[in-house]
Amino acid sequence: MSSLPISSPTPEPSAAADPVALPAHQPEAADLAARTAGDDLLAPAVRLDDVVPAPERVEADPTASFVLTADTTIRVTADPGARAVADHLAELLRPATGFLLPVADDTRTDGPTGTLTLTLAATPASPAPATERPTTDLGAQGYRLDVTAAAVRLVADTPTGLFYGVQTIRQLLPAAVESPTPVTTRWALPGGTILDRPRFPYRGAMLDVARHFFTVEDVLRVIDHLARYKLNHLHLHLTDDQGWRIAVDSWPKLATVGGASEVGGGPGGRYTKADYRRIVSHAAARHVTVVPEIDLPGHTNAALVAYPQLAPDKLAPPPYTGTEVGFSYVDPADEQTYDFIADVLGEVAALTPGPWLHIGGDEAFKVKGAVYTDFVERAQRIVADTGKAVVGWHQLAPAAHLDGRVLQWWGTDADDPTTADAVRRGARLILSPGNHAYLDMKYAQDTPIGHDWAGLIDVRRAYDWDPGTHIADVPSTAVLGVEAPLWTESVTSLTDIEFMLFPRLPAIAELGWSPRATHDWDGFRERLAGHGPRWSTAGITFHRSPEIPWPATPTVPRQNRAPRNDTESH
Ligand code: TNX
Repeated sequence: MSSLPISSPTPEPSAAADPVALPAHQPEAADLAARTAGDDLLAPAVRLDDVVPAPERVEADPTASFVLTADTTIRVTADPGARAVADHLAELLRPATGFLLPVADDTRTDGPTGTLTLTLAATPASPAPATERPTTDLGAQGYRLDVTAAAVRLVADTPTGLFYGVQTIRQLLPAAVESPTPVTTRWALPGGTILDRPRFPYRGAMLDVARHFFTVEDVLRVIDHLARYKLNHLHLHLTDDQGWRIAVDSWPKLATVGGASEVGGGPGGRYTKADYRRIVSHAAARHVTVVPEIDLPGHTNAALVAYPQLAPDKLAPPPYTGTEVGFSYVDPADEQTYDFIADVLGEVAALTPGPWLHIGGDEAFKVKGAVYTDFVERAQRIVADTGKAVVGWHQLAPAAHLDGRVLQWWGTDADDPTTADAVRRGARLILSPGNHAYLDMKYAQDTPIGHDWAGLIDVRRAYDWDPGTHIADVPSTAVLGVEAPLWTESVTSLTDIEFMLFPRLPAIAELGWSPRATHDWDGFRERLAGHGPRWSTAGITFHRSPEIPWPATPTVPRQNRAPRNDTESH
């Protein structure tokens, strides 16, 4: 599958005294009383090749396993980014294990007791002191994980690679690791080596916060869900006919007036700049880049309610709470419109550390032909002036190419000569095929929420396509990655969001991450099945797809379950 070196790049364990040994935290007696150790016997052991998304290369050693105990310590290369990942690992493991898991900056990789070591390797380009560190061929997002009876050793060239290795470690522990309260079990990780790195650099999900508004807390939890499956972009659809959700100082009524509505007539809502910064920084700590979308020139009714001078007839429309599309647009013939766009995109760019600004461009049915392409070309240049790269829905394809331009393809007919032509002119693609990757499509006819215009999408349909070959006459080298959009016309709560995300989001994540050679529906459904108990334990709502052989018995003691369970909420 790969020519990656399998010999250990990490030094052998040192026999030096452990300077960080701390008294182990003992779980409370009350917690212990609530446990039924026998239930753990029902839990199937996790195998090294159970990870989702499937790693590039797995070499199991069935004779070895590492057991996390109250004496386990975490060691990490002295580097702020690596240290943050080690702290994150400790925070993930402490609630369920009840162990202290002290973290120490220490370039020596092992102590005398069981350790989890996170080593930041030297990148070939890095300067002098790094010569003490091992090097890998794992790239900016890859990692190598070695599990032996003595230690768990994780090595990567970047903190991002370490972060993904941590997500793998989490999945290799029993499902009880997702428990918010301490559980007694044998915290074993299966032995062997994993070498892993992503197939595509861009792996994302989109949340439409415009049709229904979702709180900052909801968005942070969605980011956590992305991070579990090694997705690295959250596209926020911040504006639409039904609501404008981001504060803009130069046009304040966009958020205060334009944000005060949503589908169905609810109160809507908006993010202050501080809210948005919180989202961005929570995402950054999980190695997720936020991609903000300001949808133009259509999907703009909420902006027109706030500022009628942007409307072609200069009249304020009523707030819109329905679910039709394509009726609204900002006036492409008025210079004020371009001032508005420059102000808004300038402020959003200044708030956004990531390289992308998404300008929508979809379903502008009333802005046609040259008027539309002229508008888009101007908007693209405004994005470039902010220093960001432009992303837009694939309706942007006919407009002139601009350096770094990315089109997000949401079609259902993979024979799309207009998009293929834009690719020949230099565009790269994010693939979100409506009939495979749209998380707002119903799973089955009787799914109580969602659409069906692109068909019904259960897990197999979400999984069985190849981003590298999907669009006719587009080479895989032009594919930046994949994204699963969740439109929220009928999605009104965090429970609804999770129900539509799980279990399809991991399927899309695997398409974005795993080498094509690992693609195998039968294997995937078996691996995915083991995640049901994880979601249940973490209190994540999911669709019990009949396509997946979910385990029948609970694998953690009931008393330790989080309040929500995995029964469908609809
Ligand atoms: C199409 S996909 C839209 C959205 C709707 C969605 C519903 C795209 C770029 N535009 O405005 O919410 O369908 O599935």
